Amino acid sequence: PQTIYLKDYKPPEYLIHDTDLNFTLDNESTRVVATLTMSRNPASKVDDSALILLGENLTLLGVQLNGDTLSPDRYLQTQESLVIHDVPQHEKFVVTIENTINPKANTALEGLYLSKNMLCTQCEAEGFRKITYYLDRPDVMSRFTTTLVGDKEKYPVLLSNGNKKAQGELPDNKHWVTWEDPFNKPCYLFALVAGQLECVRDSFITQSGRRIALEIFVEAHDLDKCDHAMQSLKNAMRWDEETYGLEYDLDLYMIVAVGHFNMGAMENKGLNIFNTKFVLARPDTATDSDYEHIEGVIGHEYFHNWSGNRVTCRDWFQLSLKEGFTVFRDQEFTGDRTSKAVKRIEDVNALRTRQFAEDAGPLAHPIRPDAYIEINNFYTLTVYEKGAEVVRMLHTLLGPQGFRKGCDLYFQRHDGQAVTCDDFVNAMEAANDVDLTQFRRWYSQAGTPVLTVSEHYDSDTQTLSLTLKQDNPPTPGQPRKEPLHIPIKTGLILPDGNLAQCRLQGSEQVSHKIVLELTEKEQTFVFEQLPQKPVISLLRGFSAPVKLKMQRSLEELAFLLSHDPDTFNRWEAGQLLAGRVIAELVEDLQNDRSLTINPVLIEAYRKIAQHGWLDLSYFALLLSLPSEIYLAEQMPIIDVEAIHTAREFVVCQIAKHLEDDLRGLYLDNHRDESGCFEAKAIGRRRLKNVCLGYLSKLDDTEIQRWSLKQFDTAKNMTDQIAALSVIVNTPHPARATCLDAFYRQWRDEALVLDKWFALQATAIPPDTFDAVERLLKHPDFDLKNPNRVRALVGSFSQANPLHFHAASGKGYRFLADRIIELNTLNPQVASRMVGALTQWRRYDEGRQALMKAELERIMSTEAISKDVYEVASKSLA
Ligand code: BAL
Ligand code: ZN
Repeated sequence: PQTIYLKDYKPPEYLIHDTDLNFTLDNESTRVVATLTMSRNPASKVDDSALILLGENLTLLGVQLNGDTLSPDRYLQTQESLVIHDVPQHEKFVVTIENTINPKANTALEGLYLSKNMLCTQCEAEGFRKITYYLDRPDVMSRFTTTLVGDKEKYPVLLSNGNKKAQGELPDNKHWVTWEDPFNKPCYLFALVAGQLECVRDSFITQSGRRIALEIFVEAHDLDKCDHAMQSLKNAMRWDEETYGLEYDLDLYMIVAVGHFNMGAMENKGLNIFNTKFVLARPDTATDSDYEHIEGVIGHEYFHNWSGNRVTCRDWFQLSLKEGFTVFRDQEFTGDRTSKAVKRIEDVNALRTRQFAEDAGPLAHPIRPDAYIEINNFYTLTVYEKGAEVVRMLHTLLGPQGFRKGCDLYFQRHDGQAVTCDDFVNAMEAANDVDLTQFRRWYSQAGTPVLTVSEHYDSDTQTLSLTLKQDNPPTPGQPRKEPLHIPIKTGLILPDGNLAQCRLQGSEQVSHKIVLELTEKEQTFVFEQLPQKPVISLLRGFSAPVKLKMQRSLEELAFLLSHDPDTFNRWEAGQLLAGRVIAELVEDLQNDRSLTINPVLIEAYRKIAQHGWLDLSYFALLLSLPSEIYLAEQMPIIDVEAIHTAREFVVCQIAKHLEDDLRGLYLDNHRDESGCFEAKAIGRRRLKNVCLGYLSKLDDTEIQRWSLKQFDTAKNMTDQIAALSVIVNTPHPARATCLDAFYRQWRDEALVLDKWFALQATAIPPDTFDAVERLLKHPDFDLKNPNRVRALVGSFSQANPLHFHAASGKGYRFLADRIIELNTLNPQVASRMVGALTQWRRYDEGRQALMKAELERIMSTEAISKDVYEVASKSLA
């Protein structure tokens, strides 16, 4: 397969001014007529070239140039293109292409495909070329007019981008609709939906007083699960006006929920297509986290209307321009809507467990990659989540107002254009009159920087010297790195818990909070006028995506856990404390020593449990131990069994020592507030379920009764699934009965059934692997449905380290078999599943050999897709 390089970027040789599409819809043979008004691109340096349109899996019926049918010697059709010779070089011309496609055969879910009985599209990144021959690249922007013709019974609803312009009836029980999108757009933002859908309607009045019609389309039986999505959309629209001054531009905003979808959702102009997972919610079917994610994803896709659609990417190497920025925007939105403290911790947790691993592994790449084989492989945690951290650092360095000025200038300069990450940083620089030359390295350097910190307090001079050293580890293709510009939010905490004034030598700034700007490889910052030695709170709010190495005693961590006013660092102190204790226990296990719990941890957790917290969701996070996956990230060679045993030991010890507190918290917070999504009610559910999780380890029949009762009587999914999880992960006598009851209750709700599959795939008991193999043969398992594959195969391989990494290698073999099957059905989903094998160098020699052998077996797959080939081959390199 061919590698595409950023350095080879050239402007398009031709432009498409108008794109007129006519679809005659049929599940197995849809006819497409594309009429493209084109001209040469004056910005192209190439003279007199043939017109190369891209297309895949298309049956070509005919080509016309300016209305004349071309004989086959005037064009050349290849596997991936249509080359038309002798097109006019000095005036506009019209190319008309007629072809057919088979949506039903399209199991890759890219281009036009069938999801149950609904026709829908996914064009980002390069799916449009599976619909018709086109200049399928984001810097070719065109005005789209789309006419859909179809059977009235099969496709009563016919949707595309923009505003509905006309509609009518046709003989043979057919009808048609024409949609016109007044905004130029690249073809990756094209969308079409046709099928038997019901609609929930509402409206939104913009800040300038325009009424926007809002429509959510779902299957009939899901009509009662749209309220939250609609409210989320209105919240997002208001938030973007208030926070960024950005208003919606069309008269209509539509969202369609589909059951078969490779991604979470897609921001097609005016017609978002969503995975049902991020639309449908009813208190009894969706958890509090589901509700939060739905609002976040609805916000994310809505915010793309500006950061992505009005201003789009020049090429796919610039993906983080729209994704990193939009993730930052959705994170802030959710933080404002829920709890800023909790949202930041959740995001950092995801970053540090998954993205840090990616950045340290064989597939590490900068947020703006410089080469790819298959662009779908670069919709990564690095491009999205680290990309958002880079935008967050700009926000920190420039301050909220400076950042907003930069955004305003960016949208003003580039509205209607396809631009680069550099254009974004240029706007930030110009609006704030700063030099971000060094900061730009974040876009081109991969890998997570390691910050080593040392401190020295001098009581004679009353100064505290802080020396920070940054190491930027080599990554594939990047052996040497330059120092980065790293903002480090800092506070100094006095023994009484108050923040000291930071007086930095050489600076006039005096404040309780300060942003240190590390730009050198090593730099010393001196704080003055400190009569007492403070405790340093560094990297507050996790102000940069780095690994911090700092010597801290357990007592110092316990002090920060009690006193740090920065909610992130306070939680972080508890995680570090627990992580240290668990790491020591892992060593004990590896050296056959008996386990004893460190009392510092128990006392620290007792203090948390007995403190009066206002934000109960935050309280629940403070009480939670670091995950096995996070703990594994901290070990040079991962010992899955020891991590599991040590962590379980700590869980049991906390349960035993804090039993009275945990029981009290459970009982105080267990009430029926189903349907109430106020922060307090959500917090109570989170807190009580964390307590139930601890108590369930006590092997106490009364606690078993509590969990069974909670499972049987819950009227909300948060409580029901939390109780089921506790029952499934302990030797509860009702385990099999509850799993069966849950299945029978929810067998017609696909998204809830996904939870049932996922819960069993991530279970701890020793029979888990057998259960996973059985579930693979379950009548409700479907390898063609990405959500179901992610629920069973994804959860098992990515969220069940204990069983997936079984020393026998059966977990690896299971996964490789599924990847080989998926390779032909859905290469995008297949390549995502390879992820679990890419980290093989982090395990012991035995496991390394087994994982490598499976990667090699995957590499020998007949007709291996570009997607799978790229991830597997780079993992082995
Ligand atoms: N653009 C692909 C889906 C998303 O990030 O919104
Ligand atoms: Zn996005």
